[in-house]
Amino acid sequence: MTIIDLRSDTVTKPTSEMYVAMASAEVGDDVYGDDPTVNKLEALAAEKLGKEAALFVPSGTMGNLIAVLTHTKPGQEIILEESSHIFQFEVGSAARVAGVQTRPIIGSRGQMDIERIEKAIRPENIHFPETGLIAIENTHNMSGGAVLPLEYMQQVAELAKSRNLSVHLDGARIFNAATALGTDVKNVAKHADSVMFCLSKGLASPVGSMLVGTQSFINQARKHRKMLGGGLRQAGVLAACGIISLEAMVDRLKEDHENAKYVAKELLESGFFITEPETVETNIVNAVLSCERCNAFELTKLMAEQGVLTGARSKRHFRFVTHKDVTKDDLEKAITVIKSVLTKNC
Ligand code: TLP
Repeated sequence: MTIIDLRSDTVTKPTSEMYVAMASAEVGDDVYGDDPTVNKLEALAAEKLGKEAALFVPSGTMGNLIAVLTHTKPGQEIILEESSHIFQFEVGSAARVAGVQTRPIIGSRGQMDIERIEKAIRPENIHFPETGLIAIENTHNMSGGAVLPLEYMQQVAELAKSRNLSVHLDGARIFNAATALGTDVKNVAKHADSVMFCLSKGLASPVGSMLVGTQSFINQARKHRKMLGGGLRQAGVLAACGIISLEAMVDRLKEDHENAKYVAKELLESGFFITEPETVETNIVNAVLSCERCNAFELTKLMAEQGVLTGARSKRHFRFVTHKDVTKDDLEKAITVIKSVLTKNC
């Protein structure tokens, strides 16, 4: 049975070019700074994002944690959106490992109201923790891959600057954001002091994320990566894929975005789901079951039996993610399966 996997873009398999590059990658011990392929990937990532330096890290989660560790001191507070990945899905690492207090703020499509951010920045008071960082996320995962507009990012950056604070961007899918905005990724990255982005999602690498920022930030981040056990040795076999991600996998993201819009429209037209196709900007579709009695967790099991893997986020809430390993044809088949499962079981 062919499997059509719409659970996440993290499920993408390496391309055949990546397998060839892995087999022939020049490697060295990266903890000594000796791996030429990692060094090449880090230089390329810094150049593409318009930053001074970059660090190859095993995962987006570790990249975000390293950023928090590097920007803050234990006991400080970080401001972030309440459904952000750092707050919801990173096992509380900012609090547990970096020792900071998280200050979640309500957002709409990933955007925290600027006034609310301003109010959350702590004034000097003997009782208060110090604000240490503002973190934003673009694209915003929980808001169905919503894109933060550049003007909004600029406002956050200006506020942070005026209060002597840094901004970290969780840009796991920053290339999806840049594609949707029709702009160079540098224009997205420039509004943040540091950016984490993933090679292992829509860009198809098997492993790895990048953290970019100033040279001195990356020097400290490198030490934090070592502390967390993320100092890798002959990591060039992985970095070789990352180079292909950056050079060959970005231009095709628009296809994933068109496919996501298609999924949202088809699901809405089926009558079984409530979606908002007009708000689908990138590769993630949030869909709510129209029927209140249906259970998304049960339905995902039935769809999986027919070879269609989907993600249930709550009893009535599905997430569908498009990526390079699902073609328009696959999506047509998946929609047929989804409709037939709902027809039989709703
Ligand atoms: N997101 C994954 C899951 O963890 C939910 C997914 O399937 O979407 N920031 C953002 C915005 C992310 O979406 C993710 C992964 C990460 C950070 C963490 O990256 P990894 O999985 O490499 O640790």
